[in-house]
Amino acid sequence: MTPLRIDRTQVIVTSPGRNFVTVRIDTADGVTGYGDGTLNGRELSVASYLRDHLAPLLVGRDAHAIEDTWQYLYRGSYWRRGPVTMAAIAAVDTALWDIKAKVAGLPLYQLLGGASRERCLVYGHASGANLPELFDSVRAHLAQGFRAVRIQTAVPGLGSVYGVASSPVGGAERYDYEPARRAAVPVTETWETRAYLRHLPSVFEAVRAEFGPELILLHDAHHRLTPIQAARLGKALEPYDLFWLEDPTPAENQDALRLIRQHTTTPIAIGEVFNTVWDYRQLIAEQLIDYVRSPATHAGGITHLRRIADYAGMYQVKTGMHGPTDISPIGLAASLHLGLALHNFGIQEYMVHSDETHAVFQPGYSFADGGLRPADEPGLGVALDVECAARNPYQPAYLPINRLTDGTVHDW
Ligand code: CS2
Ligand code: MG
Repeated sequence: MTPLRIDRTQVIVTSPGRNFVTVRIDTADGVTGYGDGTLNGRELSVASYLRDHLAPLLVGRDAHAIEDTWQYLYRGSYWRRGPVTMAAIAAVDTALWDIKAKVAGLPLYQLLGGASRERCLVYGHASGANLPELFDSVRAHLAQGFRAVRIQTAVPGLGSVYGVASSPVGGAERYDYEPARRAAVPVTETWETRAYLRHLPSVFEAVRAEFGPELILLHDAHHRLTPIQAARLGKALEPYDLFWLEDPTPAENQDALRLIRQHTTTPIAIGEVFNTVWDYRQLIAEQLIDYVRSPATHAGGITHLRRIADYAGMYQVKTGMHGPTDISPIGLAASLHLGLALHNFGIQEYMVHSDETHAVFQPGYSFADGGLRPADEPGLGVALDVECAARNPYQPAYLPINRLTDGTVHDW
């Protein structure tokens, strides 16, 4: 087969409401592919990795040789794994899959085994500073057609905490929460676990009483609990039948999940900060989790995320790919194409990008009946307006730092 020579690789850093890192690969035959390498708060590190170290290696390579390119970039750097490396490789990998599908004249999922379902079930982000606001937010998501919602609330006595939208949530078109604040240094948030543990079960009791047993409910503990605190929360939430409790405890300590499993049957989702299959090995092999969270953007692209999903599938662990607004529409589309094809797809996070973001990235995926379906056009099905991207230059923005009430730094 005639090679499809890579002619040019561009790294586009743009900030339509928030920062994104996009790779554009053009072949000598004029086929263009896009990939997402956004890493919230560390975008310039990924951009430099791509621009200074990977782009020069790609010129003249065969764009069709996706596996060889993945192995060349992963093993060739010597220094393996890690969020920056794997986001950079992901951006190149996704762009090459986009090109291959465009040349084949097929939507990408057709190259990954074809559709295993009509659409990918998604969950939206419902939140509120108090129960009335939270209920309004849930109703707004139900009115938009969501069948699954993540529930995040303020904690009495604490100020701004993770996951509570800043805009008026009642009837809002979208969940308006961008944790990475545009500033030269991160803002500080305050946390107190005992207040959170006292409060949260009553919130889910109220949500179940208001919306009934059918609605799919999820919650993100965002890495903040000790193992025994996470075990206690999982047990306390069992009566409310959560689809999953996410990131209950920092998962570098994978033995911690053994303790949690001994105390609760609430399903566990972990992995949005993981970036290779090796990060999951113990958690999957010991059945310590129920969902893997990595998206294509942070786990080496479609090539490697598929390996993670297939390993998970051997243990009846399903996917729950990360889909916040700091994954671009290109990254979301990549996850959707793979998710549509996978047998062990579980659920896709869908935070809904802003109009500003959609001025730069025009996705072809469609939302209906509580799910997303990728575009049926050749490739990923996302267009990028490079002129509009250029009109939105990078602005420093960082995720908050979390401190306990005594001032000790804590997981955010
Ligand atoms: C969160 C993310 O969506 C989630 O599950 O954990 O929004 C996370 O806070 C951001 O991606 C951080 O940039
Ligand atoms: Mg999360």
